Amino acid sequence: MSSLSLQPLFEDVDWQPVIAAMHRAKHIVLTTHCNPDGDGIGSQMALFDLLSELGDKHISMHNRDGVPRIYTFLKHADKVQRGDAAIVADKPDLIIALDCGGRGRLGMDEAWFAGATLINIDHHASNRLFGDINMVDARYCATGAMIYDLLIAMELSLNFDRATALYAAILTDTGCFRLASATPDVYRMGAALIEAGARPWQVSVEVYERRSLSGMKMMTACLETLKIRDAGRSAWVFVTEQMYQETGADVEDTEGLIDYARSIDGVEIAVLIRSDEVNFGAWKVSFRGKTIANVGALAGTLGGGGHVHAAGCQLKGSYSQVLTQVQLAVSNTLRVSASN
Ligand SMILES: [Mn+2]
Repeated sequence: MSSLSLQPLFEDVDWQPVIAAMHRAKHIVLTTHCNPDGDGIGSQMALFDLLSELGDKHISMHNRDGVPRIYTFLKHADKVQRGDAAIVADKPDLIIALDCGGRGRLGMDEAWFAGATLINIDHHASNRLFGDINMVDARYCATGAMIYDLLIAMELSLNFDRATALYAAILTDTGCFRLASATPDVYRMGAALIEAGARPWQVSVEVYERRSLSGMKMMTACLETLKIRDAGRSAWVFVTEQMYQETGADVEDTEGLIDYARSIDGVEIAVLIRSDEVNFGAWKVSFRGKTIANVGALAGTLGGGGHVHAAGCQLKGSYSQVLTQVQLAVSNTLRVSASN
């Protein structure tokens, strides 16, 4: 489908600095945040496909944590290298970070960035503007939607692989087109992606209906830990080291578990606390807000960040210290939201 018939989500965004930097570069590396999600990976695969069309460049991809199993069906997913200290024979002159709120969230060795221009394309309001060129716009529902607008600005076309990757990005970041970010324009973009070949049911089955049995056991174990606090307005679930061992599940299998906690009637904030699989003695805390609470701001008070309805932070300390700290912050947020 020709880009001439496609409508950008936001006409006032100037993509020229990004396009000029991409045209100048000889070796471009695309990357996304640790524990990547559908938006990070979908944006990465679509942009890789776009840039490959330019023909005169070496394009590669590197993620600290590779590609989660559920996104390996996307074209080019097998080309992503993983690890925190990338060994690249010829250094990239341009690194493009996708869907990543802070440089540290890329999880890469500092040496990796030396000598390269860094472009930061992201839609998190809490983005730390860590790039040499920052394309950060929280009006977008997903970074994938930004890549869609970039494609139009580059006057390139959609094809099956790009449409499928962008559809996966937008599907996952809008909570299956259910979140407030799923505006009429976002639905129209979804329609354009389907017209260009994306198959909604195929993507949905790949992403949501290929759970492993060990992942299902993890779900049961995790939901067993459910606790309700704040007079029914917060719901808490936990994933411990022991649960990983007993179920054989891994961190990818914990994806989406927090949404079950949020789905309880009356719950405004859901919290998932799990041990950090990389830093021993550290904890990863995820937040989901339903209507009134701003969990992005909540995570911000704990040194993290994210969106109004989905955010997270990392904390160090004993389990009980972390729990007390988070409980206090959640109760405060609920108190503030209730009085607004
Ligand atoms: Mn995103």
